Order: sequence, then structure tokens, then C-alpha cells
Amino acid sequence: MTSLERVSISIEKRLLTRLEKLIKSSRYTNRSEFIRDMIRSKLVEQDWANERREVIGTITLIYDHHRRELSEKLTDIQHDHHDEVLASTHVHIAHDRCAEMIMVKGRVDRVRALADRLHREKGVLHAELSMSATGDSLR
Ligand code: NI
Repeated sequence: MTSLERVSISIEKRLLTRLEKLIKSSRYTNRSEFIRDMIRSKLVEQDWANERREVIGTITLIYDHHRRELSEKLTDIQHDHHDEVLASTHVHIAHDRCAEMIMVKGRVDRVRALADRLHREKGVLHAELSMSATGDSLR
């Protein structure tokens, strides 16, 4: 286990009150843990700001099941990006709607290009790229 350092910070009273509320509403029991996670989130954001950085994430698609050949098109696009696609799961969420969760890993620019291409297809109702990091920057 890595050793912990104690630090003290100066912060305006109003901002501290807001931080305490934020911690409480996020159901953290420990202020330090909240701040550590906040820093990690910032580090992940920084990874995603660098186009050449290797990242990991998930693309969630919600789309129209009745749109002709859309499912095949979405699969074709994933085949074009086989280097970035790790796995995908299809869920039939309603009579006329499908969801697909695609796990991706690769360079930021390529992962974003894949997500944008999937999103642009007619019949895709929602596409969300959820961004995480491979962990190298979080230690
Ligand atoms: Ni389906």
C-alpha cells in the first residue's frame, strides 16, 4: 500500500460549506476519500484531453429496432474499428428499441471517432461515451 501524506489547504468558508454538502449528498463518509476521487476524475479528464493517450471507456447506444439495416450498419462500423472495440453487449430494451454497450480501448482520437460515427447513424436515438482511464495515470 502506498503511504499517505497529510496536507492542509486554505479554502473560503462558503466554498467549504458547499464541499461538505457535496460530500454528504454523494454519500461519502470520508472527506479525504471524496477529495482523492475528485483528483482522480480530474486526471481521467486530463487523459482524455490528450488525443494520443490510450484510454478505456464505454459507448452506450440506444437505437430504433425497426430502422432497416441499422443493426448491421452499427456492427459494420465496429468492425472498421476492431482495434478499439473490446466487446459489446446487445440488450432488447423494448419492442421497438435496442441498447448496445460497447467496451472500447485505444487512442482518444480513434475512440472518439468511433463514438461519433455510431452517433451519426440515422435511427440512433442516443449515444454516450463514458470515459475512464487505463489506470496508469491514477496511481
Ligand atoms: Ni434488440
